[in-house]
Amino acid sequence: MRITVLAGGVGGSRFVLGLREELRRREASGALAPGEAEVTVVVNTGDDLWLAGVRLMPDFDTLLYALAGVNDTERGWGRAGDSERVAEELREWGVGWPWFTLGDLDLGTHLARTAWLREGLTPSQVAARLQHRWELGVRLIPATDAEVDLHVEVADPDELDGTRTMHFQEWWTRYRASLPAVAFRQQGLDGAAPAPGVVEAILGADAVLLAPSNPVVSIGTILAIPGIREALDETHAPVVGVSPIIGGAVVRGMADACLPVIGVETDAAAVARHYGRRAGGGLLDGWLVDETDAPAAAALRADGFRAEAVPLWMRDPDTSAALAAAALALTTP
Ligand code: FO1
Repeated sequence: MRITVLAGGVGGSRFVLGLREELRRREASGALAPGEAEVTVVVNTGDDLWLAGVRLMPDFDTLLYALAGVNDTERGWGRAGDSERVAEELREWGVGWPWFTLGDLDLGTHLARTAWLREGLTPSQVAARLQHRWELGVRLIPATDAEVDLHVEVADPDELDGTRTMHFQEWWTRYRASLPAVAFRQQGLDGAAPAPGVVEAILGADAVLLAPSNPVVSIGTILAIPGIREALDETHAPVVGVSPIIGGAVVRGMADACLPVIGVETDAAAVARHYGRRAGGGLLDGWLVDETDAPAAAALRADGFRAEAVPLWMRDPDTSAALAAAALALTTP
């Protein structure tokens, strides 16, 4: 069974951890032969950036660290137990962003990645090398090898045309998504292509799952890369998504600051309708909402979606594995 997941950082990593747990349990019970399930995660690259001379890939690293069990679970990013000595020095030198902390162990990853990029490796080749260090049990591929960094246009009355543009990370971490966003733009999309293995993973999958990641900036960026949407339209695999919205509020992150920018309500059914029903030219065969959003599932079913209401909160391995099992169950009618 080949499963391909499209994912952003924190929501993506929790979901993929749950999926790995569920598949391990199926192997342990004999329901799956060892190694029968292959999971490929196509990771959002819109958050990536150059800072202080190193290339950062925050969503990739969040997944890498979480699957390796070395992540900082409190903050949701970076390495557990990291120190910040180099970051303090960088602040003294005025290098990088004072509001954006690169932990010492985390910097080791960025330095290794940047060194390999400078040697001529592509981001996906670097990603493969970084994964060799730990037994992740899944394969992570950045959505593209191109630098498709996400920028946010914000309203600014002091500017001549009333707007200014900044990197998504500045908007997200410095301003905590509080500046009114007017538009999100993936820079460098022209000529960008899916990283090697991405289209193959989608076309060759038995199931494609959309993690409960930000539909605008994370899943939205993956879908914006020319060739990925086309592969999703073409694949014979059912495509099932998990709502990042529970009871009209975001599960985590600040997607509620992003959805209105593209005219989508912060609502589980509205996000499903935004992705669209596959039979109607959209993306989804199935959509999972939280049990508290059961009316949304009923409304979506009335619209022809395959939709179920199940517990979406991923609190621990049991609840995360149960969610992954529900997503897999929805791939078969
Ligand atoms: N998020 C913060 O809120 N503050 C930080 O200082 C910060 C540093 C950081 C360093 C490396 C990294 O990979 C991620 C980091 N993040 C930080 C998380 C990140 O900015 C975002 O939460 C994600 O990109 C959104 O998915």
